[in-house]
Amino acid sequence: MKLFYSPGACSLGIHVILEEIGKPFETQLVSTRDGSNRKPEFLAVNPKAKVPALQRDDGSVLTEWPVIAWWLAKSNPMSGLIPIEFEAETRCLEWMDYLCGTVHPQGFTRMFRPGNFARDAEDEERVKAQGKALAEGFLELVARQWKGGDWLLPSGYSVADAALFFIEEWAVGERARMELPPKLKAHRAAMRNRPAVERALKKEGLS
Ligand SMILES: N[C@@H](CCC(=O)N[C@@H](CS)C(=O)NCC(=O)O)C(=O)O
Repeated sequence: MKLFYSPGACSLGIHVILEEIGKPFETQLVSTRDGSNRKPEFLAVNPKAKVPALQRDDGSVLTEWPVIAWWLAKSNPMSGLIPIEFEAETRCLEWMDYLCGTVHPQGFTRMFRPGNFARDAEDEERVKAQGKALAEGFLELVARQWKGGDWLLPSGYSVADAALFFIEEWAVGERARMELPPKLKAHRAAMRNRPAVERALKKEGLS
């Protein structure tokens, strides 16, 4: 299995999940900062030009964060990374979809890639501010809707926590400089205490 990742990108969450599972896997750096994701070598792997992409042992490639996470968790049931009970699994998918399908692309992508949304260069500051305001609202919602204890789901640690983690890292990072709601601040600290998270951060040069 091989994970195509860019340091600190949303692929960090999938990296965490692979470390949690603990089976051997390879990593292939594809920097989105220098545009390596748009080179023909990577487009041959993922024509969408996005990380994460996961090449499985049969050579086939999975894309889309929630799907990769779901597939990894379901194909490694002993790792306990997704609830077994149907309603709890549904809620896990619901959170992953919100984090990866709303919080990431509508909030943080506006801050990190304003050019994708702005009318022209002058409009970029407005787009960044809009992204930050949206992201703050999204994270407040996560905190308000929190039903778990230390982890996002009441059923315990799951792949949804890895999705929240990469968002939290972005929120406190240089490019966003946001204050996390207390619940998420505690969650980020708990995540950073997990050996699998420490390993993933170290391997990506982020710890
Ligand atoms: N819908 C995709 C989005 C993945 C995505 O946007 N990845 C970003 C990194 S966080 C990326 O590869 N960006 C490169 C680009 O847009 O040029 C998913 O959920 O996996």
